[in-house]
Amino acid sequence: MGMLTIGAFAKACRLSPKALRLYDELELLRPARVDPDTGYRYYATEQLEQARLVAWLRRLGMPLARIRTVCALQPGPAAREIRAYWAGVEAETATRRDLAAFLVDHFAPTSEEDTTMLELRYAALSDTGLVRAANQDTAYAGTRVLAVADGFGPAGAPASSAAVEALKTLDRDTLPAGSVLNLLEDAVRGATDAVRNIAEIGDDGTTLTAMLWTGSRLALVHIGDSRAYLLRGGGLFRITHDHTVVQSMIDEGRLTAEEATAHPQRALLLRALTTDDSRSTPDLHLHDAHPGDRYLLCSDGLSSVVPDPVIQRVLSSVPDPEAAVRALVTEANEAGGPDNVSCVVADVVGSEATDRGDENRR
Ligand SMILES: [Mn+2]
Repeated sequence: MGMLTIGAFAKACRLSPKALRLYDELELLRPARVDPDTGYRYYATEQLEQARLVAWLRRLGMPLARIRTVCALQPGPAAREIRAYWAGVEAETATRRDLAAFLVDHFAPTSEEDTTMLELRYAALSDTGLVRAANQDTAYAGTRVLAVADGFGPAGAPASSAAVEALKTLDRDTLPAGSVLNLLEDAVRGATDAVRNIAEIGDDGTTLTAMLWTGSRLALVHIGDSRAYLLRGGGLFRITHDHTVVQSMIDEGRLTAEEATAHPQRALLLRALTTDDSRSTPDLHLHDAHPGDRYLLCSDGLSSVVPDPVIQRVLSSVPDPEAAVRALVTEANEAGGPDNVSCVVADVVGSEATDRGDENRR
């Protein structure tokens, strides 16, 4: 077995001697021999492979503790661990990308199109379903605020209703001065505080998926496993990402979307408005509204039992928002109604359509 000094070994594996000493202390890469008199470290040439693997994983940005885990694994599990690490990096980057896009929109000059008069037509409906004894969901739709919240734990019902109540402070004719981003953040902080005043224990909390209408855009705030969909040009697009254990397993390639629908832990949330600060950060998005767009907010009581193609068919074929939310709740209950189900449907209509609507109402 050939032995190398730390300097020669460092050169061969492209790690600095300083890094090698750190990895020794962390038991990530122990020298083959330490001279008892001088304390000099010596490495075996056979250790080069492992050292270079550590260097590659460092280049990936993987934390040392996780590298230690990977190095101790067999090739198959090691591959899965690296895939899982990378999925986490991408999810984190996606969240930051959305925030960056939000900020770009915030600073971008207002375009000509934004002067188009647009208006929302909306309806909300929440139903206990056929199995649960009580309804812990809250659904709300007003001129500016659309919201669905799905409470959990003993205080789930007051938690979901308090979160929506806090957002309703934005439901007024004129928005208070300030950027949409700051308004939303303040409202969400209010919602979080309200939930915490109710939730005594970590088991209580609520999801929250809500939109604030600015007159030309919809600012979306989302945490948990309720969802927002956009029906545009006949296509149905899910515009929220579930903050669940199974969704992260799908992202990491450990589970298919189909397997997830039957997974025993599919209701386990990674994030929600709870007493736990580290799990309470929502996602924010800003959406330009186009005339003809239809938005759906729903709790998992709909999306877990009614397949997307059925949701798409109902949204495409039932023009009136009131009738659409009723039809969606009916679909959930016909599928067994195992959970509380809440839906908000909102249509973006242009000013011409608005005028016609007014005439029809007269
Ligand atoms: Mn639910």
